[in-house]
Amino acid sequence: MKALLLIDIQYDFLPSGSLAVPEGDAIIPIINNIQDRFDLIVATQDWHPKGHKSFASSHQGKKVFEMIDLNGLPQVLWPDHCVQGRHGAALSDSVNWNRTEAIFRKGTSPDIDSYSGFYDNGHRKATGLSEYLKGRHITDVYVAGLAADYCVYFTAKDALEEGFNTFVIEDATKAISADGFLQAKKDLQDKGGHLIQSSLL
Ligand code: VGL
Ligand code: ZN
Repeated sequence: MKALLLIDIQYDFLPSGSLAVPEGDAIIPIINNIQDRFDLIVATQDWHPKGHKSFASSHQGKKVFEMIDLNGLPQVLWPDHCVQGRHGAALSDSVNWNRTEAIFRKGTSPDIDSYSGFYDNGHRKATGLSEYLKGRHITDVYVAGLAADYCVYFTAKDALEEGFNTFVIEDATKAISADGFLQAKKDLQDKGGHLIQSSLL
């Protein structure tokens, strides 16, 4: 059984959002087109409390995109984004969500970031996504959404570790940094993951 994971397709990651991914909106028609190939569709939603420690604004004298150590983990400092209840945190209305059976929210703990849909960045707390997919007899996980080099990459990495056959749909994701995505793709392929184009689904 095949699941499509739609990662963080939220206004703050789309053009004019606070952490806009270049050409992020280009993935939306593709995602709306491929949904009928899957047995199950699940979404994730980045959902930070205001003042989240991944925000540069939460650290005096620190700038956006600076790296810090956050409770023993390396942390990129982001612009404020996906704040619970704000417009920027909402899932894009341009995506067809009719077949999305569940939405897993992440990044809700104030002191730790969570790129993956499965675990926080310290692998300390699970979201329940793995058990949910296994309970639905999913063997193959296809990952799409934003951003390719962060939440899509970390979700695919955890999907591999959880034992799923894992695919990233390359034209259904966009990266914050092209170089970052190149490294991410190499790492996923080294770990047994697959990169595919939506035309081959
Ligand atoms: C993301 C940075 C911070 C993502 C979320 O969805 O890729 N990136 N929070
Ligand atoms: Zn975030």
